[in-house]
Amino acid sequence: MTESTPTIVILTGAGISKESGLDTFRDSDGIWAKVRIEDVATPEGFARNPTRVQEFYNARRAGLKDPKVVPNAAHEALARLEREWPGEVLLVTQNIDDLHERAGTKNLIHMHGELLKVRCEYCDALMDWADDLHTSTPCPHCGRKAGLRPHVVWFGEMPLGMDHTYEALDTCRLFVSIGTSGNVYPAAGFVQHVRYRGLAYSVELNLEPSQGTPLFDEVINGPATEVVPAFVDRILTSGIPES
Ligand code: BJW
Repeated sequence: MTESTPTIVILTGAGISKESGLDTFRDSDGIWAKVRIEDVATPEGFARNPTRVQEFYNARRAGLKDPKVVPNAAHEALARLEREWPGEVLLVTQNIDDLHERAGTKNLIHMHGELLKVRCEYCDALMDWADDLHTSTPCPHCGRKAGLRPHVVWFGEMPLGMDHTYEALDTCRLFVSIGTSGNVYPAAGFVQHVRYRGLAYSVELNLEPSQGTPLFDEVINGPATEVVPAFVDRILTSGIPES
């Protein structure tokens, strides 16, 4: 990387996949309006009722496999940015869907895990998994039952790829947050992290103002399928504004 090819870090959240047909979490029709976080998104909830948690993620996995759920113009625009920007573009997503990969993004960190993977708590094997998972399903690697769990990050667990993410946040010239309400840390703290350095321009693209809105240099409100392609066009044409 040189001075002339600055790094861009993009953070995405559930809002970018909303127009692909996937629910957000905290909107009025979102996932947390239907199920309790403590029941399905904590290690304690899984220990209490693993069947309930497996059923929740089985339904989400089935939803993701619906042929109508495909990458939208915002996912496509970010893949284009990675292809055409002369420096590094690191996309850090909080989403567990695979729509960024399907759109063509390669340099991607799934900080909250991946819905289409499971791991074994006994032998640590990590494997692709497209079907339903049950508490009785034996691990294909070690053969033990009741050890497989969704490869997702629940509250109280450590998000993935944080070292690499903070290295990129420390060197980036542009930080863009897309479709996230800014409620969940550490992702919600990324904008403050780049602000303290004072070297990066920060932009929020979201349907509506979020918790973090006052911290950004620039805020553009609107649906991701409209504002993200327009913003990518602008960056590829005019470059990064001075911070
Ligand atoms: C559109 C749109 C359209 C709609 N176009 N936009 C007290 C203070 C501070 C922190 C803590 C605290 N107590 C505990 C903590 C830590 C905790 C935390 O943050 N809790 C908060 C609730 C306070 N965090 C953790 O436990 C994390 N681990 C951790 O911190 O480890 C220690 C550590 C320390 C230091 C460094 C590193 C680590 C783990 C968090 C795990 C979150 N897991 C989930 C579930 C994942 C699996 C699954 O999907 O089931 O992740 S929860 C859920 O929230 C999911 C999401 O990724 C995450 C964020 O949600 P997101 O994406 O922002 O969605 P929404 O719905 O909130 O927002 C959508 C936005 O889109 C809205 O603004 C809409 O307007 C917008 N939108 N349509 C554009 N068309």
